[in-house]
Amino acid sequence: MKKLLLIFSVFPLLSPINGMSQIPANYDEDKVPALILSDPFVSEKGRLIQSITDWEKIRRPEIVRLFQDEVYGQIPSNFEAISFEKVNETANPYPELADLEEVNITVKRNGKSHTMRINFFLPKDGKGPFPVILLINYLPKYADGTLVDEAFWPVEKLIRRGFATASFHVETVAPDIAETFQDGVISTLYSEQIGQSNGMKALGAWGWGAMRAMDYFEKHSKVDSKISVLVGHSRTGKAALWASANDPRWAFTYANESGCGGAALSKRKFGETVGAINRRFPHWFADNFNQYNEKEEDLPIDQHLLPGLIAPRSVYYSSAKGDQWADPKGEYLGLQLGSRVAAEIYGKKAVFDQGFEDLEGPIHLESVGYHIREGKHDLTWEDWSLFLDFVEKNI
Ligand code: GTR
Repeated sequence: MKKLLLIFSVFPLLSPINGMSQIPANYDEDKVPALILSDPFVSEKGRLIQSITDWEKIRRPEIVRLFQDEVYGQIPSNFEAISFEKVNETANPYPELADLEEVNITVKRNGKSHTMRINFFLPKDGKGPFPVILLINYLPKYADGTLVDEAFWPVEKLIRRGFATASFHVETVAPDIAETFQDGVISTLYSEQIGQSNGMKALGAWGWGAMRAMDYFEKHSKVDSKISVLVGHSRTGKAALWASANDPRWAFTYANESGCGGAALSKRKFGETVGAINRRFPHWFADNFNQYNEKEEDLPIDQHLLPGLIAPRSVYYSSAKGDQWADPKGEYLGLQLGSRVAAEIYGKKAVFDQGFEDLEGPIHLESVGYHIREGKHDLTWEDWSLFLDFVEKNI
């Protein structure tokens, strides 16, 4: 009997991955730990941060570094050359409504090059320049060449609403596969990142791809890149937030149901946890993030500090009631606390004090917005359309 007990008690040590993956997710609000969250307005040296200068020179860079080193990994931005080539491979599904540009973006560094592809629709109606929406799409490219997945990317409706819109599939930058995610931009252009504990991983690579798309928009005569919108759903919502924290050219950032490692507070340990996400998707976050598996309380930051990195530019989150895995309440609290930077540093009317349980409809404030809808994990037209109401209000 003694022997048997011993075998059971050493089992988790011998097989941590299998053992840990069986930890059940918590969905009980009573079991959420008391939250101790770092103050956005106190620097590491204890200085009170109250001005834009102190925020941008002292506190913001500290927080960016912590997210980079402990959570997402780097997004290297240096390269030697970038070029854009229009190709013509796929039929335009909306010839009456939009012009289609399929663009190969080629980036060169250290004698090597990587080419990614964006698919870009520009309204035929009107001269422009048009506001632009980029979706980072994690759905795989269709073997039959179809360009558009209406489930996540409602091109026709976006065009009718007056936007130009582009998307890229994540595998054009870094495959969403643990074994092969480096077989894209990471090994071609930034191989020195491999093996670094804060090296670039898949979320950072997808964010890098969004930046290169923006390089194209900035040069395009029919695009108003000052009204630019970066959108991601779920895993690409996480990538969109980190991209926008690194790249101030995005006027609006929309993360739909981005959950753990995105909008939601990690320290709540509600639904998906840091350990659960790192074990299932070891290629998404910096290797350092593994230190916080089952130890979220040790994180020196939490996701409430992310919206402040994007401020005073606009941030929008949305949740679904049937997507408890993403912790809607944790997403809401992350934004509510995070919008303090927009409000208190930049003077935006971004304060909202409703409790999550008391929400009665979308919150559309100056530079900050949120909604929660019925239904499950998905990016639906209802989500898009509420978000676009917010954009139109804030343009
Ligand atoms: C889930 C994952 C989430 C979210 C989601 C998605 O399986 O646990 O973090 O990213 O996938 O991207 O659809």
